[in-house]
Amino acid sequence: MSSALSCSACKNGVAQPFPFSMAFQPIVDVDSERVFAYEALVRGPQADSAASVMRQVNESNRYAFDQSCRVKAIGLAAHLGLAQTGARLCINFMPQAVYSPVACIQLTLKTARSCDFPCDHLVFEFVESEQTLDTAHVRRIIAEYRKQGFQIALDDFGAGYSGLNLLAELPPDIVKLDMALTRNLHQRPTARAIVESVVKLAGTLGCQVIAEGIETTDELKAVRDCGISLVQGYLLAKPAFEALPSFTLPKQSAHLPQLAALPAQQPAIAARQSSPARNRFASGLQVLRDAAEMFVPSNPRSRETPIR
Ligand SMILES: [Ca+2]
Repeated sequence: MSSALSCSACKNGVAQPFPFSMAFQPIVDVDSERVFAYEALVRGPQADSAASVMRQVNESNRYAFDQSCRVKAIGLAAHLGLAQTGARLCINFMPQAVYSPVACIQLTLKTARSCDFPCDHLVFEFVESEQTLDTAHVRRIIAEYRKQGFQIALDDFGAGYSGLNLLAELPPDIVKLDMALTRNLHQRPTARAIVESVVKLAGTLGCQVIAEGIETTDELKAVRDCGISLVQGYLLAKPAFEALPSFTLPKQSAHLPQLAALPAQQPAIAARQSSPARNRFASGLQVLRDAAEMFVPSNPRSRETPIR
């Protein structure tokens, strides 16, 4: 699809290229025991897997699919009363499906307005794509999205080494630690050192940290020990098709360390742009790079919910 056609579609809306729907999975603040956000995860019309949907995406329908995903996620979330819960809505997006940051956001804004969904409760998750990521392009997208009140999350951090460069180049509002880092964290001192360093750096940059893929109480305890309170994973709740699922905290959580006693990871927005903060981050980044060279994922757990 040409850029001109795509920009025209932004104004006029796009047709859903094939049937699909969404599931929602909570991201829980285990400290306050409240849902921080729900991530919208693409599913087939009969709750088929994300993979079955993604197989239908190609170069010619990628733009329409990306736009349709936003419309579907916001519309469903509004219908389910997500905004009234006070939680955010996380939407995965494809940077390569955005031609003009200003033009391509119009349908999203229009949908949010028509659904009475607050823009400051929308979080866009992006991940380094399989293709070479155009960092300058993503930076322009992020700047425009922030202008509109959206938050930005760097998804699947730790799944690839270049995530460190993205964190430096595109400081997001939220960093989502991939299950490659959090898996069996309690048994992996090197991974734990990396996670602790990322939490510290995120605090310096004013980013919040979410631990993805938490499936055991040991993993939950380990991420909490690292100072992370925002958690997503099967241990708390699986994605629910066209519904906002409740979550369950393991009983042992009452005995886990309280984060009040741990280093804060509260956002400090001003720090994001400050040079001293960036300098501290740059030196910390080298520490992380050194640690990452020692980090070799082992015993990979299959991704049951491939997400986009
Ligand atoms: Ca995601």
